[in-house]
Amino acid sequence: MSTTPKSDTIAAAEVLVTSPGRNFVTLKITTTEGLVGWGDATLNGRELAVASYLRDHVAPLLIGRDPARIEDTWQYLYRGVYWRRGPVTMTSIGAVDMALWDIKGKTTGQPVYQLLGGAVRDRILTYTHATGWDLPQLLESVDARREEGFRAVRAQSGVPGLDTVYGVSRSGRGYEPAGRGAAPAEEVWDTDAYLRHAPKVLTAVRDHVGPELKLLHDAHHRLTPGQAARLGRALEDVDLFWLEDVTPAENQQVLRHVRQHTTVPLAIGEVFNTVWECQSLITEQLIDFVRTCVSHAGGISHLRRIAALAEIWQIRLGPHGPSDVSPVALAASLHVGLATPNFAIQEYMGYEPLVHEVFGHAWSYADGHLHPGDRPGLGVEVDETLAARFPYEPAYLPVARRRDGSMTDW
Ligand code: GCO
Ligand code: MG
Repeated sequence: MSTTPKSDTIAAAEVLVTSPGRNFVTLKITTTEGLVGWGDATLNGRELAVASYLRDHVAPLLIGRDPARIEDTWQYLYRGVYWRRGPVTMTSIGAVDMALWDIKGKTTGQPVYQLLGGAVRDRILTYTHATGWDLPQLLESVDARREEGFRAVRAQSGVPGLDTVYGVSRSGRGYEPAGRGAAPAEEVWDTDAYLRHAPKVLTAVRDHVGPELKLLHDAHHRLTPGQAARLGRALEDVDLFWLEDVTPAENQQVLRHVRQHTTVPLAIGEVFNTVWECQSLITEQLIDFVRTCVSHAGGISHLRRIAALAEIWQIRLGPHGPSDVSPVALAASLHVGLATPNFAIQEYMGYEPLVHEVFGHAWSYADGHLHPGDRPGLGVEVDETLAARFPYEPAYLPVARRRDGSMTDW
């Protein structure tokens, strides 16, 4: 039975596009009773496509619906579209789902994690990024993260002979993959150079930090199955917590080959949008961690489904949480994390101070862990006046070419 008064229906669904340092798309659902729910609809480099999908095709369908019917609305938007799945559709559905959970929390006076069954842990382990163009810079960055309390750190370094490398800022400033401008930046990539260098760097990091710190590394979709197997073997002694996105995400069966050659834990899924893309990776146990994100994979309701399938196969969740996942989606992910047994770790790249101002939040970081807080709903409030001061600015993720000029995966 619905806990929302019968009279309460969705009165408005508005889309805010704001760029306080980087672009974010946010959905605001308001009910006739005056309750407001927030959802993150940011899709890096394709922001306006999701904004249009929501404004032009979803918002009109929401008006007059019962906000308490979260699952029915999910099914309606998923099954009702015929052209289902894909990042634009699933990010849009995700934003609606988050906003409706936010409203249900406010209606009942409960934080969302309570509505999901209550806390199964006291706090959520998180990892952040360490980045250095060369080894001394990387070790310095790892040490700085440890001083901030992090017990899990992703280490990425430059590669000799290359000018740009995913995850690393040459200037030593914070790394932000999306670059402002009308077209994507073009980077030159050389996998052989990376493979010669990465094992040496990660081994040196492990020697520097000792055995306790959880170390992670992201290969960002760039290897063939053979290269991935070789890298996995070369990293066995580094004792990684996970090696991420070794091969391009569409190529799933190749992971059988990788698995035959290495026991390095594999994490995949930040670009997946539904449980169906995770299905064979989970049921064949080709991965150890699912990386699906609450905003890009259909919201809280769908992330819970992915978690439930993964749980049966002893696979754990380690959701995506870079700077392009807004503090709204991070909140949603943390509510899921607190209430989901097989949630292992949350990525937390962090935000510029202005982003924290635009997206006020009850979630907090302390001592290497995150907690969603106890405010009703998701516990986020968007400062719309401040957001309006930073209009959308065209920005794209880079593209990558091999040394011969041919396109490769970024
Ligand atoms: C990660 C990711 C990101 C992505 C970015 C693209 O593991 O955090 O790989 O850094 O590159 O989210 O929009
Ligand atoms: Mg990644």
